[in-house]
Amino acid sequence: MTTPDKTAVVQVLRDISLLLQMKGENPFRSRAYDTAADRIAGLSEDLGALVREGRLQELPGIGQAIADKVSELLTTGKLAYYDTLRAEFPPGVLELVQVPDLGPKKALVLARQLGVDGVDALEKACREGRVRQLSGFGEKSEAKILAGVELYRRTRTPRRLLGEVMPVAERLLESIKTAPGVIRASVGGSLRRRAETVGDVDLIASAPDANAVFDAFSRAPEVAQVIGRGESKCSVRLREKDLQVDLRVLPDEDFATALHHFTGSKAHHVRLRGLAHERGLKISEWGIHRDDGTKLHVPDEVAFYRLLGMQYIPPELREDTGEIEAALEGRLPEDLVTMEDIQGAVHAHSTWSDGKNSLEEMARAAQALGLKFLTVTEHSQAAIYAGGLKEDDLRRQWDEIDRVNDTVKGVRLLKGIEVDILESGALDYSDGVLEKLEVVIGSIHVRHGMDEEQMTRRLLQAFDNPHLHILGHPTGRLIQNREPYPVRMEAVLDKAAERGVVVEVNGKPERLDLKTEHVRMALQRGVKLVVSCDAHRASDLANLAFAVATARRGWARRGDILNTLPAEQFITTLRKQRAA
Ligand code: DGT
Ligand code: CA
Ligand code: CA
Ligand code: ZN
Repeated sequence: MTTPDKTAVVQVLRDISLLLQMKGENPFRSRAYDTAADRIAGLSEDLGALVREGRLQELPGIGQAIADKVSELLTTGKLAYYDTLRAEFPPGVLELVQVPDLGPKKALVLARQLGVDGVDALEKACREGRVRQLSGFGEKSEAKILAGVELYRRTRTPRRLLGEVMPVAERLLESIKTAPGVIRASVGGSLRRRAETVGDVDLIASAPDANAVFDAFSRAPEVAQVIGRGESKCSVRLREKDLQVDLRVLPDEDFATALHHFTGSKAHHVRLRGLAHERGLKISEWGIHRDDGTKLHVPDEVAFYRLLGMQYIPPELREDTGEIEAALEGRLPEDLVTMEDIQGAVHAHSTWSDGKNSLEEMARAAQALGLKFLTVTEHSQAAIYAGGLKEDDLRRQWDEIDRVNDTVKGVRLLKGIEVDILESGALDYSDGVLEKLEVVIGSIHVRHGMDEEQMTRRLLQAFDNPHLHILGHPTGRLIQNREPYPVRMEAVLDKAAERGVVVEVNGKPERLDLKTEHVRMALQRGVKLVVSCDAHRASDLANLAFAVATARRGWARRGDILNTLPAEQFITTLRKQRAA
């Protein structure tokens, strides 16, 4: 038996309040439980101690009856009263009341009369038009419940990392492309914009018959459950990661406008609608219409933006952060960096430190992707936990790199290091070793707890070492897992610009560091960047695409990214940068 914590106790009290409301009890009884829940939630003292010392009922708002129940719950891990009460109601009804604007009375009617036992079933009932048939409900309340369900999901389902979702979305997209009659298909939503996290997956396809596509889609092995199906939209939940996918299928003439609509972002759309209005046009989910109602033919998104007198705006830029003004004035960069521009991958580990694949395996993987070089940057000696290399180990590693470079053709392993930036700002190797390396990335891996001034000084100090080429994962954040360490990014980027230190855009899905906003800050200062994969196994080379996406979202052009250069030029440019 696990002892319930304060949060669990508060939850039980709130549940009891809701169940009493469903039961139609005197409102003052249910309110007593809510008041007690509030009181306990706000306690600064230890709840267990209060209960043991019999002081709980002395608190204002908590009577003897409730104090006894809390005590029972804390000491036995169960509460008989709660279990009995719950058994009087259909399963799932407590989940239903979590939907915004769905009160206990209505939730109970839905559970009893339609047998809905949870939010998924509720959504299905709404989409099938079964809710509007109940007395006391209508089309309006059905739509309102659906909106509530969406909000419920948005606030509860954790957002997923871009890099985590992309592979499964691409698999689904491939299967949709081969479904009966499909003409065009694409991902949409935040995934297409390459946002760092995504709430759900949006897919858009064109085909003469949506039903045939939905049938095929529903049978895909990734799909666990169909949660809603209408004329043009089918929503499913995937087996993997409890992820929702919305697929829209439309006639091909509507594909471009639908793709645009479901790519978002909402902020970008709001601005576009305003602009369209000034031109006597109306943009909606259903296309672009003139004021007189005639629908315009929009073959693709380039045409879409042209109709508004703008340059084409790539999806990664559609966030209303200045892209609309730039596109209207024709000053949106046309040479944003692409995957095709990338000559080599930066930042790879092998079995020499904490990587899972040998140098040769890494080289072959890079070769298979058509990369011309891969910078091998193991950890340095201070990183004991990550198999950091001693200076002596490096020389032996270089022999193996030479051997692999002779064996694996078309791709070159560059001799590098990811050297720790120590607490003092000094680097973890002697200058004598660092100067022999082709690529020196400096990163912070320990002592994240320093304050902003100390951390900023640590980084600025590291930039004074002329052998440092690249600052690795500059803020150390792990998305949804670890806050960035505090650092004055302006000062760091100012000095990087001044001293020719290149900054990494790390493509590891949980890092994406620099992040989009910092990429823009760096570019405004003329800082050069590399896109990296931070690979610890061969398959991590795929991370490069996420680094490129993040760089694009920060408006990086081909010329801003140094690993668009061939290997030899890449190495000499890193040195020249520091010498200037
Ligand atoms: P997410 O899923 O939270 O990561 O973010 P999105 O952007 O993918 O949002 P989602 O899935 O709710 O909707 C996909 C796109 O559809 C969204 O980016 C813009 C469009 N859209 C959805 N609802 C609305 C709306 O109420 N108004 C407008 N203008 N567009 C909407
Ligand atoms: Ca989405
Ligand atoms: Ca969606
Ligand atoms: Zn690192």
